[in-house]
Amino acid sequence: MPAHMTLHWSPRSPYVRKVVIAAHEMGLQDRLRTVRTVVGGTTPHRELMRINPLGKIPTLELEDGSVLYDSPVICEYLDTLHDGPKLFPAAWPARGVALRRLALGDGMLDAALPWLGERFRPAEKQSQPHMDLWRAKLLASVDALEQEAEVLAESPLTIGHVAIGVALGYLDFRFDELHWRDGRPRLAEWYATFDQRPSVLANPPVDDR
Ligand SMILES: N[C@@H](CCC(=O)N[C@@H](CS)C(=O)NCC(=O)O)C(=O)O
Repeated sequence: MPAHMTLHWSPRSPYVRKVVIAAHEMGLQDRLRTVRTVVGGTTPHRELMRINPLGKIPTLELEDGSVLYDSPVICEYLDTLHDGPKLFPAAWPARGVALRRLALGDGMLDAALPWLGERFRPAEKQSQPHMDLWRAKLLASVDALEQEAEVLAESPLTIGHVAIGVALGYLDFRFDELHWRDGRPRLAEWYATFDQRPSVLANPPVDDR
């Protein structure tokens, strides 16, 4: 009986969603025991910080007591635990392409999350220049992805596809007003297919509290 791992988890976190979708693609979803861990805001999560000083999710506790973070590291570790098609290609240049796409998807989230946080601040404290910057980065990212969408559709699934799909899903979840599909038909088509994968359907983002 393979050992279980404990994933510090929230249904609202896109980085966590990437991990659980990747785990599902690898056939490892039943090996993850998820624990709801609430982070964010300005209150440090002291208990989580004992195992991850950054106090962030996802954080993965392994059976032997060791701990892994952040999400790319967790995904790469999980990819060593199965014999199916790998999400992290071993050889360059395919590995480089997958890692760059992973960086792009994660980088989109790194722009989207602070923007979301800014929107929760009182209007007079919000920084319009920062919000404009994050918007510009997200729009430049989807423009770049529109150019790459056909290649994305033709290539086997990698961690890069998962990261990009999760980032686009997060725009739908939190940033409807960006209308990212407008003028980007190839990317919209690729995403429509990605969004129907069983791993994606099984792990929707949920704003539960
Ligand atoms: N680079 C990290 C980012 C993780 C991250 O920022 N997670 C958010 C939740 S979506 C978090 O834990 N925020 C709490 C904090 O930053 O204090 C990863 O890929 O795992």
